[in-house]
Amino acid sequence: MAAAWRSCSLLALSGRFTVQQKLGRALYQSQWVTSHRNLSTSQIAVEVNESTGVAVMKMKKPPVNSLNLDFLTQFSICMEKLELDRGCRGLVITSAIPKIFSAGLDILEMYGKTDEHYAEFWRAVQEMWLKLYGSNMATIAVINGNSPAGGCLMALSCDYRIMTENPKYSIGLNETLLGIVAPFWFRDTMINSIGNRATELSLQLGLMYSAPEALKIGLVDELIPEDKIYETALNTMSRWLAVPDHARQLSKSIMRKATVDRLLTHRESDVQNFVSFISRESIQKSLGKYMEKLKQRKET
Ligand code: CO8
Repeated sequence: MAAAWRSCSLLALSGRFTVQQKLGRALYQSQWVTSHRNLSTSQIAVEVNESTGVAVMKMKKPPVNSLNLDFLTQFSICMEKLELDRGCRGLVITSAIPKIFSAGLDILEMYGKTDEHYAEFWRAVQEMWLKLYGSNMATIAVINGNSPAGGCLMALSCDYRIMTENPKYSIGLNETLLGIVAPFWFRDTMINSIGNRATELSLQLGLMYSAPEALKIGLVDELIPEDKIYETALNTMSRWLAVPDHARQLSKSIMRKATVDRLLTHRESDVQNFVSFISRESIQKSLGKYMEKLKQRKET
């Protein structure tokens, strides 16, 4: 195909193009320009645009894109494939589910299970964060709906955040409202975006910010109307990809390495802390009550 196109180009240079050849060239060009590679899994749609080098990842786990073990595993596998793909330089992460970016960690994975299960789940959460926060790709979160807790962590782990301009959508680390505590690397990720004082208030009070409030404190970088959000994300991505990869990647690494290394150094103790915390009777009770509240809210 490439050889055919080269010979077409030579014909064009010699000015001997027929209408059919021109048509063929236009079709070939448009097919080449929009050629996509599909790396989707059952819960995550991933398409890499080969001409722009940008992958779009859409989370599609109804009803609320909660991050359970299966989803987290699929996510890490997708990230690994994209990271190894030399043609892929940028990643846009968004949701295929209306009004929800992600409901955060799946509470059912933290409730009524064995210690072994909690440990396996927590390692998968760590892996998701390590892969996203430490990615070599330029990453943009398109937050097109509510994004509590783990959903907020996912967005914060990207390089840039664009949220739908809709005050009904909110984002934040609300863990304390569930009676649980965000671990140090959730905290560090937030501090690195909005600073120490705002993080202290956020974490202690479990604050959820409406889209305009999130913009005000720098939790997101831009608010864009829903119908323009992808176009904006792709335009923004082209600005990020205009920077030479090695310089952008090294700058990112200089900013994030200490935060990543802290988890890598304490990874196993972080798992043990999670297991002993989450399996406490009092914490299990809190989670049970929280889930009950979610259900009642739905019924009223
Ligand atoms: N996990 C599991 N199920 C969930 C979750 C979740 N995070 N969120 C919602 N669901 C379930 C609901 O229970 C409901 O189930 P069902 O249909 O069986 O009744 C279904 O999803 C749909 O939920 P809603 O009817 O509430 O859907 P809405 O569209 O009205 O609202 C929201 C969507 C805004 C996302 C809302 O569901 C919500 O606020 N959910 C709770 C989100 C939340 O608090 N997440 C925190 C998870 S904890 C976390 O991510 C970090 C933990 C750090 C661990 C530290 C430990 C030491």
